[in-house]
Amino acid sequence: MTAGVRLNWSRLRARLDALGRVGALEGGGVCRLALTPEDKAGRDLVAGWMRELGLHVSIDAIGNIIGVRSGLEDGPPVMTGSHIDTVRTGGLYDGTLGVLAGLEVVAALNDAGVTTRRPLAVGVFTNEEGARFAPDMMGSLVYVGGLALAEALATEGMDGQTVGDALAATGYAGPAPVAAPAVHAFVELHIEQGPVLEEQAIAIGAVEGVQGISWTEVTVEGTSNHAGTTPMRLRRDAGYVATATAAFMRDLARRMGGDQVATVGSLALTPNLINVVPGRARFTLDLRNTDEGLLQETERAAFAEIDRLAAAESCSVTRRSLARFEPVAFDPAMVDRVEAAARARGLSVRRMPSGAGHDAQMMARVCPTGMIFVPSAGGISHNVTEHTDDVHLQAGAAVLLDLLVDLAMP
Ligand code: HGY
Ligand code: MN
Ligand code: MN
Ligand code: MN
Repeated sequence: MTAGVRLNWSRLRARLDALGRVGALEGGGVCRLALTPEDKAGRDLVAGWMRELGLHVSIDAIGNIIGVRSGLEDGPPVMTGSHIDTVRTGGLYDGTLGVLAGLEVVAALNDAGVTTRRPLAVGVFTNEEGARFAPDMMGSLVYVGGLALAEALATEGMDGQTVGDALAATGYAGPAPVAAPAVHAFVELHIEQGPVLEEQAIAIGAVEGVQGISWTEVTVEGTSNHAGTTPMRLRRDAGYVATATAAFMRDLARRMGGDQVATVGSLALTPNLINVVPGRARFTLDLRNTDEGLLQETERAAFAEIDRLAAAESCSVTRRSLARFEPVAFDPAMVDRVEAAARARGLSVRRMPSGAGHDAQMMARVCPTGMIFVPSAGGISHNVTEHTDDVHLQAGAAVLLDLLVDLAMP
């Protein structure tokens, strides 16, 4: 426990609400797609808070914003952070909790006049969601050297703009080079985004790792035709191939059970008209599993079925991989630390995998990394009704404070 250093909950709550007003949607929720004007406005707000807190703020060439609080000694910082970009139907806490709780730890240390031995850093990583530009966790992946900067900048988004152009338009194409950073340890606080902690009435998740992620864009080419005059036997219905794939994948994932999940999240039909047989279907396939072997098995089954359906419908099909990350296990010593810090606060805690991708899975490539989960109401996330009770947000921030100070002090 960090005697003498007190988080100021109303300050953290006020910042969560202030950032939540950036890109706020009518009726609730937030939309700050990566590198849009809304994302830029959120970046401006958070970078301003970093400067107010006395952090040295650097912005790198993929737009990651890193605020550093000096320690008694120089050297690799203890780091926390997450993202502030959202999906189109985002909530208040996905990503932002990790960034703003990190800033609150800095503010609390400032209030107490405490200087840690090691520097403390808070990161805002670019394009964690991958909803506009794939892959997800793009900024942290470049940060750790897992994706070449040039390749990331050349990536074209779903709206045809490149990351490089969108980044330049926000003014956050920074001067700092991207290179495998020297970080002592990384801890990310994040909402669970799933049902487990709430169902089991547990306050803290000590995250053991992140499941494997496979994103594919599939394009099916058939023949547009008249919906009234074209006999079923003569159709080349691309829409049928796409929707039959979705049905197959749901059934397959359910039969596989365990952690297997499969999602056809986006589907575009051309010409998308009531009286025209779709000549083209473009859809995405999001497959995840904690087991790499099972994830590969699901990929093979999915691609074989898509090919079978397309052939039977005399359609052609092309596939493009948008993201592929193997499961990541966090440093067991860091998982132990999260668990111990929760217990030291008298909080219930359980070890668990993450169903969602996170920047922490990239940071785990360069330093000992841990994640703290707090419950999501109804297990809902990537939804404007995303909610976590204040008591859980406070508990997560307190565990983060203790962990960061423990890692930065000795
Ligand atoms: O897709 C994910 O799991 C993350 O939210 N980018
Ligand atoms: Mn997130
Ligand atoms: Mn997310
Ligand atoms: Mn994430």
